[in-house]
Amino acid sequence: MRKSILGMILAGGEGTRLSPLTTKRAKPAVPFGGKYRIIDFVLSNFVNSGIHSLFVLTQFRSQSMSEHIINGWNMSSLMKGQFVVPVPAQMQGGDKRWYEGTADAIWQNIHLLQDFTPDLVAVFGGDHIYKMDISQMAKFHAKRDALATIAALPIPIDEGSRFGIIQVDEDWRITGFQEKPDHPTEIPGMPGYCLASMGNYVFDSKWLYKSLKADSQNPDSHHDFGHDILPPAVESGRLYAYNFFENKIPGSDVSKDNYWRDVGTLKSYYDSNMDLKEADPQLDLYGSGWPIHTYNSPLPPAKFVHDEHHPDGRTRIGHATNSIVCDGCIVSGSSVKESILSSEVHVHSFSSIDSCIILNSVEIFENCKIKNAIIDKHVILPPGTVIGYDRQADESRYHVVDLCEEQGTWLTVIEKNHSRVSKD
Ligand code: ADQ
Ligand code: ADP
Repeated sequence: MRKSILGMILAGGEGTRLSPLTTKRAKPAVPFGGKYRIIDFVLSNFVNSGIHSLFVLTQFRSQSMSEHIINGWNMSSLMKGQFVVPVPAQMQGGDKRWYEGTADAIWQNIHLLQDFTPDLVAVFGGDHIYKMDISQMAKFHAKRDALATIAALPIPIDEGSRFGIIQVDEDWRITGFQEKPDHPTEIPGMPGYCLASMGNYVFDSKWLYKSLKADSQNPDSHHDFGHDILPPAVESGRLYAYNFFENKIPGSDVSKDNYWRDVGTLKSYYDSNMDLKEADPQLDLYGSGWPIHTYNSPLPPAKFVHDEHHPDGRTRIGHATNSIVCDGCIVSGSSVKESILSSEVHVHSFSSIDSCIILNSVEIFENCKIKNAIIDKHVILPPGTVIGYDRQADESRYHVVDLCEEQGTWLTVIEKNHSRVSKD
């Protein structure tokens, strides 16, 4: 019999390493790939897998994410039990406190689980970029009559101390779990790699309720799945790891099914965005049977204007190459290359944009030269602005991080403009 599944998405992460993109928004709400937000990937994975009952648990700086979910993910379905609902932290506990850890975030909302009475609860993180058919993981879980199943994949061992690390037997039954260990255990027969938890879990809902209740009464607990719930449950012999590399996306290129990115730092965020504009990207969003859904605003198409020689001898051609350009953009007499322009970006004449991520509603005036930059929403760059050519000058005004140390390149991040200027 098909099991009923409730999805609970943890979307409260602060994402401090992505600052300044996360100074005013939670990490899962950070824009990605021109028209998406990071949270769209996990939500699309659920919906494409046929799981339509979804709560999104938010905590920090949740305004833009809640609006995005309400505007973009309102399935307005007549079908009972189909919804995507943002759940703000409401201090439900008697002692009026914010969530202490991921397990506490679920426990404080346990009434949702009690109301819904699902067979299985899928608790997934909200801040990774990947495609996954979650129904395949749920089938794996049900077939083994597991109490909990953790999605896992091999990662280089020197990154292991940032993850939950798992040991399994030949049936993928979990024999050990350590949360962020100093010395991760290597996978036998796979030197240099360890098996990492993706922070995505499928639980038997009765077992989840019992474990969270016991944990809530433990004064020494951090109330975190990785620290407190999973390690002691290993000895039950009913915890399994689900091999992400076994997951197959219908209709997609098999060689690309293993793509999973944390985008936890500015550099990894920049690199995985930049991958999308490649001719043959590692994450392909085109023509797949696995659409990534998002909020679509009613904007006019992108427009490229001017193709002429200026009287002073300069050429003025509005064009973009090797780039992604979203709706509502106007590239007017300027050059855009190797870049991602989110919606409603306006680049004026004689400016050049090279290897940049430009978020919504940015206006770049004449004669600007911008290279290797992330420009957050609503920023206005006055005529003649130069960014990416003089590191000291950039450091004195903006946030700068290394891009490639060997080549001496750097990434400049320009913070969101909070005093929005009307375009009218
Ligand atoms: P981390 O990513 O370090 O490790 P955490 O910071 O707790 O764990 O974030 C997990 C998810 O929960 C994220 O999606 C985050 O946005 C969200 N979140 C964090 N605090 C929250 C809160 N208070 N309320 C709501 N949501 C919250 C976890 C696991 C590791 C695993 C990695 C994989 O603990 O075992 O390896 O994820 O990235
Ligand atoms: P984010 O930058 O987190 O993606 P949005 O730009 O989507 O956020 O805005 C989230 C909410 O804040 C919306 O209601 C939006 O209208 C409002 N908002 C965003 N920027 C400004 C601003 N500069 N001035 C006033 N309101 C703003």
